[in-house]
Amino acid sequence: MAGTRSLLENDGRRALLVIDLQNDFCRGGALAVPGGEDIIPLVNELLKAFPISVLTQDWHPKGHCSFAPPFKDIRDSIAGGGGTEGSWPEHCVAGTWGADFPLGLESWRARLILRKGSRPDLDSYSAFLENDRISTTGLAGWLKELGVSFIYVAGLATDYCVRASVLDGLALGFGVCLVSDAVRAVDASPGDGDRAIGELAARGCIIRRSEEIL
Ligand code: VGL
Ligand code: ZN
Repeated sequence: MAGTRSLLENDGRRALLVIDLQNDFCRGGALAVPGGEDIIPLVNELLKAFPISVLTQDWHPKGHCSFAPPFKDIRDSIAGGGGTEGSWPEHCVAGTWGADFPLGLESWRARLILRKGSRPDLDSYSAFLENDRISTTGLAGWLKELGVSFIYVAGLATDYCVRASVLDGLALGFGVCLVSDAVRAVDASPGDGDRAIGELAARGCIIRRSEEIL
């Protein structure tokens, strides 16, 4: 509803941020998020509507610290994963099919493609800050140089990289709206996705369905 838009939402430019909509997080991928592929048509509509848009890619080297054995490189004994050490099956290995965008995603529409999680000893859930909470991806600076003060967030997964990106966006001073029908959750424990959305709302994130935005 246009009438309920907050002042903040209309103050400055807006950008769309699509988190990790990649083959490995969709059906047939190594870390498939239930229904992940279902959001592709809607994300295409959002990409058409936003002149400033960013697609992120989880982009890990082989043997990345977040991979569980036997995928993790056993020579890498540095516990630098920021709590994700050995947490996931091998996924989104740089340059592989799993790290690519799904064929149906109109990725050419994006202004920026940002890759994260590329350091062997460090994971990055958030699109803004890596899990050491110090290393920056540069995204906040890029958005600020373009005069963007409000971001709309979509993508995968609600309870991991989307959640972390929204929290950092808020902490960095952006107004943030989660596009609630353009995200999907891992739901490792049932309800994780819904709990994450509740938490984000409590932190000041606006929750809207796409028809209120498009
Ligand atoms: C993600 C787990 C591991 C995500 C990335 O994009 O939510 N989840 N790497
Ligand atoms: Zn990852």
